[in-house]
Amino acid sequence: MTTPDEILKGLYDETLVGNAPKVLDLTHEALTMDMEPQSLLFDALIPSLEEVGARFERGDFFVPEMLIAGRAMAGAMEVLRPLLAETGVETIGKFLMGTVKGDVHDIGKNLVNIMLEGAGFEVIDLGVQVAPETFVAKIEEHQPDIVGFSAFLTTTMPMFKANINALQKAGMRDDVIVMVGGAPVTQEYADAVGADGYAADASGCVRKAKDLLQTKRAKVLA
Ligand code: B12
Repeated sequence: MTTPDEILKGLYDETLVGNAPKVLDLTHEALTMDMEPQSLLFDALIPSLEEVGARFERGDFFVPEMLIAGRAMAGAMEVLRPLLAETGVETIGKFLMGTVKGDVHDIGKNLVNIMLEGAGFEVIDLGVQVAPETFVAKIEEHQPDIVGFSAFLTTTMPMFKANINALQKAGMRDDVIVMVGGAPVTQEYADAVGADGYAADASGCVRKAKDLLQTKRAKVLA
Protein backbone atom coordinates (compact mmCIF):
# COMPACT_ATOMS: atom_id res chain seq x y z
CA MET A 1 0.00 0.00 0.00
CA THR A 2 1.39 3.40 -0.97
CA THR A 3 1.03 6.13 1.66
CA PRO A 4 0.17 9.79 0.89
CA ASP A 5 3.69 10.80 1.93
CA GLU A 6 5.18 8.31 -0.53
CA ILE A 7 2.96 9.71 -3.28
CA LEU A 8 4.08 13.27 -2.52
CA LYS A 9 7.72 12.23 -2.44
CA GLY A 10 7.26 10.31 -5.68
CA LEU A 11 5.62 13.32 -7.36
CA TYR A 12 8.44 15.58 -6.19
CA ASP A 13 11.20 13.20 -7.34
CA GLU A 14 9.63 12.25 -10.67
CA THR A 15 8.84 15.88 -11.57
CA LEU A 16 12.43 16.77 -10.76
CA VAL A 17 13.71 14.25 -13.31
CA GLY A 18 10.92 15.05 -15.78
CA ASN A 19 9.33 11.61 -15.80
CA ALA A 20 5.96 12.76 -17.17
CA PRO A 21 4.25 9.33 -17.43
CA LYS A 22 5.15 8.49 -13.83
CA VAL A 23 3.99 11.92 -12.62
CA LEU A 24 0.68 11.34 -14.38
CA ASP A 25 0.32 7.85 -12.85
CA LEU A 26 1.06 9.16 -9.36
CA THR A 27 -1.41 12.02 -9.82
CA HIS A 28 -4.18 9.58 -10.75
CA GLU A 29 -3.20 7.26 -7.90
CA ALA A 30 -3.30 10.16 -5.43
CA LEU A 31 -6.78 11.10 -6.55
CA THR A 32 -8.06 7.55 -6.16
CA MET A 33 -6.71 7.78 -2.59
CA ASP A 34 -8.78 10.95 -2.08
CA MET A 35 -5.72 13.15 -1.62
CA GLU A 36 -6.40 16.89 -2.02
CA PRO A 37 -5.42 18.35 -5.43
CA GLN A 38 -4.06 21.42 -3.59
CA SER A 39 -1.73 19.23 -1.59
CA LEU A 40 -0.29 17.62 -4.74
CA LEU A 41 0.33 21.09 -6.10
CA PHE A 42 1.72 22.91 -3.08
CA ASP A 43 3.43 20.01 -1.26
CA ALA A 44 5.05 18.34 -4.26
CA LEU A 45 4.79 19.82 -7.76
CA ILE A 46 5.61 23.48 -7.04
CA PRO A 47 8.45 22.70 -4.56
CA SER A 48 9.90 20.36 -7.17
CA LEU A 49 9.97 23.08 -9.83
CA GLU A 50 11.54 25.42 -7.29
CA GLU A 51 14.31 22.88 -6.82
CA VAL A 52 14.65 22.63 -10.62
CA GLY A 53 15.17 26.42 -10.69
CA ALA A 54 17.74 26.23 -7.88
CA ARG A 55 19.67 23.49 -9.70
CA PHE A 56 19.57 25.52 -12.92
CA GLU A 57 21.02 28.49 -11.04
CA ARG A 58 23.82 26.32 -9.62
CA GLY A 59 24.60 24.98 -13.08
CA ASP A 60 23.55 21.42 -12.18
CA PHE A 61 20.55 21.56 -14.57
CA PHE A 62 20.31 23.00 -18.07
CA VAL A 63 17.39 24.12 -20.25
CA PRO A 64 16.39 20.57 -21.38
CA GLU A 65 16.04 19.46 -17.75
CA MET A 66 13.93 22.54 -16.97
CA LEU A 67 11.82 21.82 -20.02
CA ILE A 68 11.05 18.18 -19.21
CA ALA A 69 10.35 19.01 -15.55
CA GLY A 70 7.99 21.77 -16.70
CA ARG A 71 6.24 19.36 -19.06
CA ALA A 72 5.87 16.76 -16.33
CA MET A 73 4.21 19.33 -14.08
CA ALA A 74 1.99 20.59 -16.91
CA GLY A 75 0.73 17.02 -17.49
CA ALA A 76 -0.33 16.73 -13.85
CA MET A 77 -1.94 20.18 -14.01
CA GLU A 78 -4.18 19.04 -16.86
CA VAL A 79 -5.58 16.33 -14.58
CA LEU A 80 -5.87 18.68 -11.59
CA ARG A 81 -7.31 21.64 -13.53
CA PRO A 82 -11.01 20.63 -13.43
CA LEU A 83 -10.73 19.71 -9.75
CA LEU A 84 -9.04 22.96 -8.76
CA ALA A 85 -11.45 25.03 -10.82
CA GLU A 86 -14.56 23.19 -9.62
CA THR A 87 -17.03 25.90 -8.78
CA GLY A 88 -20.71 26.64 -8.61
CA VAL A 89 -20.26 30.41 -8.33
CA GLU A 90 -21.47 32.70 -11.05
CA THR A 91 -19.07 34.88 -13.00
CA ILE A 92 -17.75 37.73 -10.89
CA GLY A 93 -15.61 39.46 -13.50
CA LYS A 94 -13.64 39.07 -16.70
CA PHE A 95 -9.84 38.54 -16.54
CA LEU A 96 -7.65 38.74 -19.64
CA MET A 97 -4.27 37.11 -19.09
CA GLY A 98 -1.06 36.65 -21.05
CA THR A 99 2.67 36.07 -20.73
CA VAL A 100 4.53 39.10 -22.08
CA LYS A 101 6.43 39.32 -25.36
CA GLY A 102 9.77 37.49 -25.35
CA ASP A 103 8.75 35.15 -22.54
CA VAL A 104 7.52 31.55 -22.94
CA HIS A 105 6.99 30.64 -19.26
CA ASP A 106 3.35 29.71 -18.80
CA ILE A 107 3.07 27.24 -15.91
CA GLY A 108 2.64 29.96 -13.26
CA LYS A 109 0.21 31.87 -15.48
CA ASN A 110 -1.85 28.73 -16.13
CA LEU A 111 -2.04 28.03 -12.43
CA VAL A 112 -3.26 31.56 -11.77
CA ASN A 113 -5.89 31.09 -14.49
CA ILE A 114 -7.14 27.87 -12.90
CA MET A 115 -7.49 29.53 -9.49
CA LEU A 116 -9.23 32.57 -11.00
CA GLU A 117 -11.70 30.31 -12.81
CA GLY A 118 -12.25 28.44 -9.55
CA ALA A 119 -13.07 31.75 -7.84
CA GLY A 120 -15.67 32.62 -10.47
CA PHE A 121 -13.74 34.77 -12.95
CA GLU A 122 -14.20 34.30 -16.68
CA VAL A 123 -10.61 33.97 -17.91
CA ILE A 124 -9.45 34.72 -21.43
CA ASP A 125 -5.93 33.38 -21.88
CA LEU A 126 -3.86 34.91 -24.68
CA GLY A 127 -1.01 32.43 -24.21
CA VAL A 128 2.67 33.34 -24.28
CA GLN A 129 4.83 35.94 -26.06
CA VAL A 130 1.93 38.37 -26.21
CA ALA A 131 2.87 41.68 -27.84
CA PRO A 132 1.59 45.02 -26.48
CA GLU A 133 -0.54 45.61 -29.59
CA THR A 134 -2.19 42.20 -29.12
CA PHE A 135 -3.10 43.07 -25.52
CA VAL A 136 -4.60 46.34 -26.76
CA ALA A 137 -6.62 44.61 -29.52
CA LYS A 138 -7.88 41.88 -27.19
CA ILE A 139 -8.86 44.36 -24.47
CA GLU A 140 -10.86 46.23 -27.08
CA GLU A 141 -12.49 42.98 -28.21
CA HIS A 142 -13.29 41.44 -24.81
CA GLN A 143 -13.63 44.51 -22.52
CA PRO A 144 -12.18 42.72 -19.46
CA ASP A 145 -12.33 44.13 -15.93
CA ILE A 146 -8.72 43.14 -15.32
CA VAL A 147 -5.72 42.44 -17.53
CA GLY A 148 -2.85 40.34 -16.14
CA PHE A 149 0.72 40.37 -17.41
CA SER A 150 2.95 37.45 -16.47
CA ALA A 151 6.77 37.54 -16.79
CA PHE A 152 9.40 35.10 -15.52
CA LEU A 153 12.59 36.77 -16.72
CA THR A 154 14.27 39.94 -15.53
CA THR A 155 14.80 40.68 -19.22
CA THR A 156 11.07 40.54 -20.04
CA MET A 157 9.74 42.35 -16.95
CA PRO A 158 10.22 45.73 -18.71
CA MET A 159 7.41 44.62 -21.05
CA PHE A 160 4.99 45.49 -18.22
CA LYS A 161 5.84 49.15 -18.71
CA ALA A 162 5.71 48.78 -22.50
CA ASN A 163 2.25 47.19 -22.22
CA ILE A 164 0.99 49.89 -19.86
CA ASN A 165 2.33 52.58 -22.24
CA ALA A 166 0.49 50.88 -25.10
CA LEU A 167 -2.77 50.91 -23.08
CA GLN A 168 -2.23 54.59 -22.30
CA LYS A 169 -1.59 55.39 -25.96
CA ALA A 170 -4.77 53.54 -26.93
CA GLY A 171 -6.70 55.61 -24.37
CA MET A 172 -7.82 52.56 -22.39
CA ARG A 173 -5.59 52.68 -19.30
CA ASP A 174 -8.36 53.96 -17.04
CA ASP A 175 -10.86 51.38 -18.29
CA VAL A 176 -8.99 48.30 -17.13
CA ILE A 177 -7.28 47.20 -13.92
CA VAL A 178 -3.67 46.09 -14.56
CA MET A 179 -2.17 43.24 -12.53
CA VAL A 180 1.37 41.92 -12.89
CA GLY A 181 3.17 38.85 -11.59
CA GLY A 182 5.74 36.12 -12.19
CA ALA A 183 8.71 34.65 -10.34
CA PRO A 184 11.08 37.68 -10.40
CA VAL A 185 8.37 40.34 -9.93
CA THR A 186 8.02 42.26 -6.65
CA GLN A 187 5.51 44.72 -5.23
CA GLU A 188 8.13 47.47 -5.60
CA TYR A 189 8.57 46.65 -9.28
CA ALA A 190 4.81 46.57 -9.83
CA ASP A 191 4.50 50.01 -8.18
CA ALA A 192 7.40 51.38 -10.22
CA VAL A 193 5.79 50.45 -13.55
CA GLY A 194 2.40 51.80 -12.48
CA ALA A 195 0.47 48.52 -12.19
CA ASP A 196 -2.67 48.50 -10.03
CA GLY A 197 -1.97 45.17 -8.41
CA TYR A 198 0.63 42.48 -7.82
CA ALA A 199 0.53 39.05 -6.19
CA ALA A 200 3.26 36.53 -5.50
CA ASP A 201 1.09 33.48 -6.13
CA ALA A 202 -2.21 32.27 -7.54
CA SER A 203 -4.29 32.50 -4.39
CA GLY A 204 -2.88 35.97 -3.68
CA CYS A 205 -3.84 36.94 -7.22
CA VAL A 206 -7.43 35.82 -6.67
CA ARG A 207 -7.66 37.81 -3.42
CA LYS A 208 -6.11 40.93 -4.95
CA ALA A 209 -8.23 40.70 -8.11
CA LYS A 210 -11.43 40.53 -6.03
CA ASP A 211 -10.28 43.48 -3.88
CA LEU A 212 -9.38 45.66 -6.84
CA LEU A 213 -12.64 44.87 -8.58
CA GLN A 214 -14.68 45.66 -5.49
CA THR A 215 -12.89 48.98 -5.00
CA LYS A 216 -13.39 49.92 -8.64
CA ARG A 217 -17.08 49.01 -8.59
CA ALA A 218 -17.61 50.93 -5.35
CA LYS A 219 -15.99 54.00 -6.97
CA VAL A 220 -18.23 53.73 -10.02
CA LEU A 221 -21.33 53.57 -7.78
CA ALA A 222 -20.18 56.47 -5.56
C1 B12 B 1 10.10 25.54 -16.16
C2 B12 B 1 11.06 26.68 -16.45
C3 B12 B 1 11.37 26.94 -17.80
C4 B12 B 1 10.66 26.24 -18.95
C5 B12 B 1 9.28 26.91 -19.11
C6 B12 B 1 8.19 25.91 -19.47
C7 B12 B 1 6.82 26.56 -19.42
N1 B12 B 1 5.98 26.06 -20.29
O1 B12 B 1 6.53 27.46 -18.64
C8 B12 B 1 11.64 26.53 -20.14
C9 B12 B 1 12.63 25.39 -20.26
C10 B12 B 1 10.97 26.76 -21.48
C11 B12 B 1 12.41 27.74 -19.62
C12 B12 B 1 13.15 28.55 -20.44
C13 B12 B 1 13.97 29.59 -19.97
N2 B12 B 1 14.17 29.92 -18.67
CO1 B12 B 1 13.16 29.24 -17.27
N3 B12 B 1 12.48 28.43 -15.62
C14 B12 B 1 11.63 27.45 -15.40
C15 B12 B 1 11.51 27.23 -13.87
C16 B12 B 1 12.34 26.02 -13.49
C17 B12 B 1 10.11 27.03 -13.32
C18 B12 B 1 9.13 28.14 -13.63
C19 B12 B 1 7.74 27.72 -13.20
O2 B12 B 1 6.90 27.40 -14.04
N4 B12 B 1 7.51 27.65 -11.89
C20 B12 B 1 6.25 27.17 -11.31
C21 B12 B 1 5.25 28.28 -11.11
C22 B12 B 1 4.03 27.72 -10.42
O3 B12 B 1 5.94 29.32 -10.55
P1 B12 B 1 5.58 30.51 -9.58
O4 B12 B 1 6.56 31.62 -9.74
O5 B12 B 1 5.35 29.99 -8.22
O6 B12 B 1 4.18 31.07 -10.17
C23 B12 B 1 3.38 31.90 -9.38
C24 B12 B 1 3.71 33.39 -9.45
O7 B12 B 1 4.77 33.67 -10.31
C25 B12 B 1 2.40 34.03 -9.78
N5 B12 B 1 2.17 34.52 -11.14
C26 B12 B 1 2.59 34.05 -12.32
N6 B12 B 1 2.09 34.78 -13.32
C27 B12 B 1 1.32 35.74 -12.76
C28 B12 B 1 0.57 36.77 -13.34
C29 B12 B 1 -0.14 37.65 -12.53
C30 B12 B 1 -0.94 38.73 -13.15
C31 B12 B 1 -0.08 37.51 -11.10
C32 B12 B 1 -0.78 38.46 -10.23
C33 B12 B 1 0.68 36.47 -10.53
C34 B12 B 1 1.36 35.60 -11.37
O8 B12 B 1 1.42 33.01 -9.54
C35 B12 B 1 1.97 31.76 -9.90
C36 B12 B 1 1.18 30.61 -9.32
O9 B12 B 1 1.17 30.58 -7.90
C37 B12 B 1 12.08 28.59 -13.32
C38 B12 B 1 12.65 28.53 -11.91
C39 B12 B 1 11.79 29.25 -10.89
N7 B12 B 1 12.13 29.04 -9.65
O10 B12 B 1 10.90 30.00 -11.21
C40 B12 B 1 13.08 28.97 -14.42
C41 B12 B 1 13.46 30.43 -14.62
C42 B12 B 1 12.22 31.33 -14.57
N8 B12 B 1 13.97 30.41 -16.00
C43 B12 B 1 15.04 31.14 -16.16
C44 B12 B 1 15.77 31.29 -17.38
C45 B12 B 1 17.06 32.08 -17.30
C46 B12 B 1 15.28 30.75 -18.58
C47 B12 B 1 15.93 30.89 -19.98
C48 B12 B 1 16.44 32.30 -20.31
C49 B12 B 1 17.05 29.82 -20.06
C50 B12 B 1 17.87 29.88 -21.33
N9 B12 B 1 19.13 30.17 -21.16
O11 B12 B 1 17.36 29.66 -22.41
C51 B12 B 1 14.77 30.44 -20.92
C52 B12 B 1 13.92 31.65 -21.40
C53 B12 B 1 12.90 31.27 -22.44
C54 B12 B 1 11.97 32.45 -22.71
N10 B12 B 1 12.28 33.25 -23.73
O12 B12 B 1 10.99 32.63 -21.99
C55 B12 B 1 15.42 31.85 -14.88
C56 B12 B 1 15.04 33.33 -14.89
C57 B12 B 1 16.11 34.20 -14.25
C58 B12 B 1 15.70 35.62 -14.27
N11 B12 B 1 15.52 36.15 -13.08
O13 B12 B 1 15.56 36.23 -15.30
C59 B12 B 1 14.69 30.99 -13.79
C60 B12 B 1 14.26 31.77 -12.52
C61 B12 B 1 15.67 29.84 -13.40
C62 B12 B 1 16.82 30.34 -12.55
N12 B12 B 1 16.75 30.15 -11.26
O14 B12 B 1 17.76 30.88 -13.07
N13 B12 B 1 12.27 27.86 -18.26
